[in-house]
Amino acid sequence: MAGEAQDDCLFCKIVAGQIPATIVRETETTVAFRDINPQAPTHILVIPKAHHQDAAALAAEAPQLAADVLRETQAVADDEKLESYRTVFNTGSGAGQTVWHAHAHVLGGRGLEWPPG
Ligand code: D5M
Repeated sequence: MAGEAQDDCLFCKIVAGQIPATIVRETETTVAFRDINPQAPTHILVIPKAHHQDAAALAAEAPQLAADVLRETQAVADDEKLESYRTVFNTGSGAGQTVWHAHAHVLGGRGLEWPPG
């Protein structure tokens, strides 16, 4: 069922504390932690605690939770003192999604080119 923890999901395991992560923020509904393979001086992932497979599913199944995730991306940027930053949701393998639990990348701390690769 939508939102239920999945046994084989890496990010559900981080939420459950079964896999270590460098957690920088936590709310009742979200967790933010440093990306294991940072692409910028600040590279933090904001995830809903509940399992939704990607951003589109999250928005459709739990719109309030999607808003919580977006609010937390700004909170992360504030904590990291980022004046400019980029929020990325990779959706689908062709766009580079590798973990099937919705997550926002928050990237900043260097100049970011457009368009992205
Ligand atoms: O982004 C998935 C991201 O998840 C990718 O940037 C690496 C990151 N990742 C994978 N495993 C971990 C752990 N264990 N801790 C922190 N970050 C992790 P995607 O958009 O799906 O490619």
